[in-house]
Amino acid sequence: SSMEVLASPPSLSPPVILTQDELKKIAAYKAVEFVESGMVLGLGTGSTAKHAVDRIGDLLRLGKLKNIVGIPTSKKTQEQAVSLGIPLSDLDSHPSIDLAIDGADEVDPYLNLVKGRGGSLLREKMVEGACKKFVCIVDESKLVNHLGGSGLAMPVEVVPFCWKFTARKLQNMFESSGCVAKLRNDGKGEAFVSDNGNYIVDLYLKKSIGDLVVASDGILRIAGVVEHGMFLDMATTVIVAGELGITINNK
Ligand code: ABF
Repeated sequence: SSMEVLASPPSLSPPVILTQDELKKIAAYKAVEFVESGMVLGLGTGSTAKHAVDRIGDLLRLGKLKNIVGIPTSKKTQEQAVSLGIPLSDLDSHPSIDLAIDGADEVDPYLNLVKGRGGSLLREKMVEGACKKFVCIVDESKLVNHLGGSGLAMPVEVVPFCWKFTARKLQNMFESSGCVAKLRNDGKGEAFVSDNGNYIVDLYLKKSIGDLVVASDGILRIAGVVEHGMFLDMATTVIVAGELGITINNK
């Protein structure tokens, strides 16, 4: 007689709770699926983008990707990429980038972003502004209805020269949103200094910003401002990893 093979009963596995870092990694790995051999790649900054850069390094080492040129968006990412053996270049030599992968601090329903809590917003904006495709990767905690509404900072990079004058102008500009402008510190009692030798003024808003284009133009008209962290109409895709799965949102 032949042995009967019994199908095992369906098991009730406990719900899997993913950590925020695991969600970031899921979004990052998904984005790297868009990478093809021969591409010039913008390499983002922050704990989410770090997973993407690690993954690109692994695929290069395994020979699954070839002839990649990375354009890093910060000194930190540059160091990471060098340690992984990813060949690097810059915007001067590669003014057109095929694809950039980077994180964000806030994402609105139109795929506008706030970036810069990591302090790398200027290089990120330069690199991501030169990309044919910009894939933004986030966990679901970054989703907001309106930018500036999360109670967290809206970062503005300013020149150190008379930064208080610039910060005051910024605060006054957003007075009706209950804005408080604060100089970012480095955690050791000194001013945080960006990769470009500038300071960051964080705007804390009680209400979300109204018209984003008006706000952007207004900020950029202040002479002491170098750049701000609103990335309007720049992301072509936003990949969101959440407890219920991944969503891919295209512009
Ligand atoms: C970069 O890293 C920044 O633009 C943004 O401020 C930050 C997001 O960091 P994380 O991925 O660690 O949340 O993308």
